[in-house]
Amino acid sequence: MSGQPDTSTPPEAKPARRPRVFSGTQPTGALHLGNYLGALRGYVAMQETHDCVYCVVDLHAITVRQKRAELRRNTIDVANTFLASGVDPERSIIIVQSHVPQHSELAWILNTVAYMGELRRMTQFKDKTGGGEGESIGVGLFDYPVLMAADILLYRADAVPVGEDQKQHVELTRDLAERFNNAFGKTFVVPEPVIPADAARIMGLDDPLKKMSKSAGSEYNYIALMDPPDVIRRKIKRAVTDSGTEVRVGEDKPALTNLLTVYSALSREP
Ligand code: ATP
Ligand code: LTN
Repeated sequence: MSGQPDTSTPPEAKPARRPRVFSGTQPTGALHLGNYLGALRGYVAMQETHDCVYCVVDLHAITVRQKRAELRRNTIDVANTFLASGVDPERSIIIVQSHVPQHSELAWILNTVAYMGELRRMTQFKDKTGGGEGESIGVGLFDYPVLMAADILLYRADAVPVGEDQKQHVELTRDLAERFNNAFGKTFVVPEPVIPADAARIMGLDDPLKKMSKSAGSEYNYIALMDPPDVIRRKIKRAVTDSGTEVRVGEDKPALTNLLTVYSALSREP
C-alpha cells in the first residue's frame, strides 16, 4: 500500500531457493520395474538436493479410455507407490493433476505457442496412433505433450527426472518455454531432463525390442513392483533370451543386455 513502509525482505537477504523438481506418472496400471529404475528411484534421490513436486497425472491417463473406478484406484495406488518407494511427504509435495486446475489452464495458453508440426513429430504420439494419420485419433493424445509442458513450467521446475522415452517431451517443453519467454518476456524456467545413466530404458521381458510397459498385452512383459517374489521368479525364468551360450551385453544380444541391465541397476554393480 502506498505510504506504508516496505517491510518485505530485500531480495539480497532472501535465502537462495533450492532447485526444483517436477515429475509425473500416469495412473494407468500397476507400476513396474521400468518405472522404478527409470524414474521413481530418481524421485527419491532428488529429494536430498531439490524441492520436489510429484504428480499423479490423471488428465494424461484419460487420453486413452479409462474405467472410472479403475482410474480412481490406480490414482491412489500410484500415490501409495511413491510413498512406498521413499518419496517423503514431509519433504516433497504429492499432487493429483486434476485437483489443480492451473495445469489445464496453462496448457491452453501454451497451445497458442505450440506448433502442429512439432507435436506431430513426437515419437510417443506416432507409436500410440500408428503414425498419427487417422481421422479419429483423439486431440487429447495429440496435445498430450503440451499438457506435460504445462505441468513442468507451472512450478518453474529446473529438473525433470524421467525415463529416456520422455526425453523428447522435455525437449519440447524447453522449446515452448523459450518461445514463450522470447515473445512475452522471461516467464518460465527452462528445465533439464534428468535421465538415469544405468537404466534409461528397461525393455519388456517378453520382447526386448520394446520398452517395459504397464499397458503391454502380456503380464510376462513386466515385473510389477507389487508382484510377490514367486511371481517375479517365474517371470524372470520365462523371460526371452538370445541365441548362443555366452552371457554378455551386446547389440546382438538385446534380451541378455536387458536382463543384465536390470541386475546391474538393482545391485549397483557395473
Ligand atoms: P507405460 O508403462 O504404460 O508405458 P508410461 O511410460 O507411458 O507407462 P508413466 O507410467 O507415466 O507412463 O511413466 C512414469 C515414468 O516411468 C516416466 O518417467 C517414464 O519415462 C518412466 N518409464 C516408463 N517405462 C519405462 C521403462 N521401460 N524404462 C525406463 N523408464 C520408464
Ligand atoms: N508423459 C509422462 C508423464 C508425465 C510427466 C509430466 C513426466 C506427465 N506430465 C511432467 C514428467 C513431467 C509419461 O508418459 N510417462
